[in-house]
Amino acid sequence: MAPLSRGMLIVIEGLDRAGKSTQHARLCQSLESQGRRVKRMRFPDRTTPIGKSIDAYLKGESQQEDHVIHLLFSANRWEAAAQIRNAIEEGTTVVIDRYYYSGIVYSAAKGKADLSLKWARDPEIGLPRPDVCVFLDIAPEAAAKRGGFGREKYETNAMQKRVRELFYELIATSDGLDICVVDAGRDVEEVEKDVMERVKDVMKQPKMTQPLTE
Ligand code: T5A
Ligand code: NA
Repeated sequence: MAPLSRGMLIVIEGLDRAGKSTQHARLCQSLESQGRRVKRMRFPDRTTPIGKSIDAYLKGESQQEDHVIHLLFSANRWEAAAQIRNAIEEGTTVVIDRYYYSGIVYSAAKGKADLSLKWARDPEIGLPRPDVCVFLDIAPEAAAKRGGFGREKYETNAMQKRVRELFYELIATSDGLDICVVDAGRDVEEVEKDVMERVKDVMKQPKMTQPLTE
């Protein structure tokens, strides 16, 4: 099989403290050691003006209406969309720590009647669609025992429990939204091995890059 000339788009997702950043770093390193060009990204990108508003909100330093903060998280992805597309087209593999999956489930997890999963998904339509999203699954109680939990806005057990349920609702949609589940409640090395396995599976049969549709 001829090697893929475009780069892949890989997303690492999960609850707060699931180990996303740990696995993101390890996956990037291992792809680079295989000779791939890799671009590391994360959302929220707290460095842009929109990202700074999000950062203040998450730290409890400012208030935002729920629909407004949802649209800011989405705008924070849209401001990077061209960069993602260009990198992939020029052959760089883009690996992202959180993406529209978090965007959709965290907002919908607030339980507002006028902020459904569908409403939350709509602003994401048109963003580059990943080849694969590895969902690091962990029980909220286990995640809470890991360092630093409880400092930011959404880090409560009730919220994390609902977020996890909604991730499973996304997985149950017709196309599963490209999500594959990895048990993240194990040793870092065991999780890393499974993440790499999932990514290798997708590399064998890459999808066409395409935007997210309804
Ligand atoms: N959000 C985000 C939205 O509401 N909408 C959106 O559109 C987006 C993009 C910020 C918040 O914003 C919300 C979701 C979030 O609530 P963030 O900046 O990504 O999101 O920050 P967090 O996810 O809260 O935090 P972390 O980065 O701390 O969690 P990670 O990356 O999952 O975990 P990691 O790797 O840093 O590890 C946490 C701790 O656990 C240890 C690590 O050493 C570390 O101490 N650890 C393990 N311990 C035992 N076993 C393992 N396998 C371990 N792996 C890691
Ligand atoms: Na993180």
